[in-house]
Amino acid sequence: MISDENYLLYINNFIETVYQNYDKKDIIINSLKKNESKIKYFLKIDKMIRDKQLKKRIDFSFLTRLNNGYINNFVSYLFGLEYGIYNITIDTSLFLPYSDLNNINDLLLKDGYYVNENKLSEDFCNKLLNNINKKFDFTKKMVDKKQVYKNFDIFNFKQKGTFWINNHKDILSLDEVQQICTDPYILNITQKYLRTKPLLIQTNFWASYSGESDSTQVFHQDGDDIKFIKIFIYLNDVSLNNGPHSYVKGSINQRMLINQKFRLSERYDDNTIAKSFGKDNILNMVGSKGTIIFENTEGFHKGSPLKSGYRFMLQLLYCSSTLPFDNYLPIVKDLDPIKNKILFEAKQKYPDIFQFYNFTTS
Ligand SMILES: O=C(O)CCC(=O)C(=O)O
Ligand SMILES: [Fe+2]
Repeated sequence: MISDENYLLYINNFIETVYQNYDKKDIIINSLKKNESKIKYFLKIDKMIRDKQLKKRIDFSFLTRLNNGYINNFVSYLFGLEYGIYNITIDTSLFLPYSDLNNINDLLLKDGYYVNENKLSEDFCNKLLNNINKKFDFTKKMVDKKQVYKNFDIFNFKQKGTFWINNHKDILSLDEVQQICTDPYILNITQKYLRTKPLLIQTNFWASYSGESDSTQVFHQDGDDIKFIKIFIYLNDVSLNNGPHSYVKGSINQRMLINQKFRLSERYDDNTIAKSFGKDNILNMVGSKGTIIFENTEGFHKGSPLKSGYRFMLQLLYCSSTLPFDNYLPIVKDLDPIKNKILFEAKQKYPDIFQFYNFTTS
């Protein structure tokens, strides 16, 4: 579908649909022209992974490091042309009633985040937490090693620091998590934002307690894919005391404000961020249980260190390309239609969503 000859045409269509009112179109067009071979190479590798011709990890930083936003958007847009998008109906959503999806997308594009309070019921969150408790192995990153905690008790509030479920497949085995990550509301928003069929790459659960800081509690940016969106869902009430997620509004594609030698994932202290972006743009996302945050984490963000209490958070990552696939490339054992009913049915509707999620048990 995407032919080499039509490259310029794709650029024009992209500019018309995505950057129609933007006054620096020429810069974008020139940059997309200049990077034609890199962009095509990226698409080619992705296709080989999708076709299962390539099974090893490729370093894709040659393209993400360019990272001026419009290259990312363009590549994701091309994926949408190549692989199409889903027709997603909203009838079965956990998150009804909807607010206007176009409006949500506009806010995401403008600010880099969108917060929806109280989208999951208290009962639903409690059920999920109870199904997690004492069932799974958790990991905690120590200075030079990883420590594993068997059948971790999330309600043991004497814990210090940040723990997460060791294996994404554990958390994805829960019905509640399966429902959330295949929910039409979530998929509608992610697909609109990515402009292509979303691929679910990660499901994580974090339990954070006061007392020790983690490297995610210092401002940084993520570089998980050419284009991606993270979703954070609070499973308990989060105030200024128990580690609200923090985001720097408008910090996507503004890295040079920090310094010219910016490196992805580098950590920056609060003062440096405040000096570069203004204190008022640093948002602390307090929210009650069930609050859902959609975020482009290419913008600066962190979890605030907890002063007291605990924070339980579900985190999902949806990507445009298959390149984030690490060493568990590519899938997939068939899903059991009875044991994994929700995932199985979702896969019928959205065949690519788990295409690169490894369901095999190790
Ligand atoms: O704990 C947080 O709120 C931040 C998490 C984070 O940095 C991430 O998931 O990329
Ligand atoms: Fe992050």
